[in-house]
Amino acid sequence: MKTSAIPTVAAYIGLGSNLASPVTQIKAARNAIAAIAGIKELAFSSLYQSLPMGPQDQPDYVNAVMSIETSLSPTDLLCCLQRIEQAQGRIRRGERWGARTLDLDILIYSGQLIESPELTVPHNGIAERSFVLYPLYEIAPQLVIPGKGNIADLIANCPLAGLKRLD
Ligand code: A4P
Ligand code: MG
Repeated sequence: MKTSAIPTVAAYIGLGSNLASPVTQIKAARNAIAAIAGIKELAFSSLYQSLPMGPQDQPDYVNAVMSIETSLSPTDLLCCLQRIEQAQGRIRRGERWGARTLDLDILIYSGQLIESPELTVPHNGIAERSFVLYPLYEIAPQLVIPGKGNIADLIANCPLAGLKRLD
């Protein structure tokens, strides 16, 4: 009997943490994401240390980007990522851009442009944030970000702003 493959798309996830051992948080999140049924890891960037965007009275962040192949819809993917944030002790205090154990953002989902109350894809700020663009460029140097353009062109206009690659 012929089996029909479940259609999959490529997506990119941004990972960030600045509380409770950020490097450990990011590594645990990577494993948790890769373990979800309907997700296969394709690539994972280096870890980067970055200065906080937003309130400055918080620790530096560790950021990374993961590319995946997935059969999950955008909303199902968001739901799975939010479950992992909760499991890793994310507390939402209502402060915009406040410190967090773990933040998982859907940066890109296939070639789609999504604008709904719960989801904006590509993620807001993707084209200007060094802690997103540089790790993304590391794993996908040819990428065209839907609605934004070539990653190489975006990087050329994006200062490092204190971003450092960790070994
Ligand atoms: N949401 C909409 N679009 C998306 C998407 N593409 N991916 C909604 C994930 N979530 C998305 O998110 C608030 C709501 O955004 C969610 O309920 C979801 O429905 P949140 O995680 O509760 O809050 P947040 O992350 O504080 O809000 P926001 O505005 O998404 O912040 P960002 O843009 O994620 O920025 N500095 C450094 N150096 N590194 C960082 O990683 N991150 C932030 C947070 C601030 N400063 C940082 C960093
Ligand atoms: Mg977020």
